[in-house]
Amino acid sequence: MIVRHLHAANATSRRVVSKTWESTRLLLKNDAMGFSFHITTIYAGTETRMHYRNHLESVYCISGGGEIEDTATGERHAIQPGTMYALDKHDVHILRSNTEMKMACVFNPPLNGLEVHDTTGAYPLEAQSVES
Ligand code: 9YT
Repeated sequence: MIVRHLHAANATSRRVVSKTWESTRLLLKNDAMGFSFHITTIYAGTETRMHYRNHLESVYCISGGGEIEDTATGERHAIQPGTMYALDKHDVHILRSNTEMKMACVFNPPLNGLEVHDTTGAYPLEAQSVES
């Protein structure tokens, strides 16, 4: 069994900070669960374009609000506590936050640990692992 606490993980390299978000990766590839699990904070008033061409991602909004735009169709969906979206087609998308958003995120295949977006908004398949 694996038991971890967000507050403890926040003090380790599991917490990755980027320009518009930060994310604490509670489960990673080396946990051998077949997915990774993260608690992500999207900073208030930000816009992030992403394209996870190497991963499938599902996101659940715990708190805060904003919207997600599917750039292929221009369709926009409000995000509020309780909203889930799944990027089942590796969808190119823009995430906008009105207020700080707390999100629970799952990635398949699992992240190694230290991934940040490249210039296309993707994560590489093989990135550096965190120290365990
Ligand atoms: C919602 C989203 O994709 N935010 C970017 C960070 C990502 N969730 C991560 O790396 O944990």
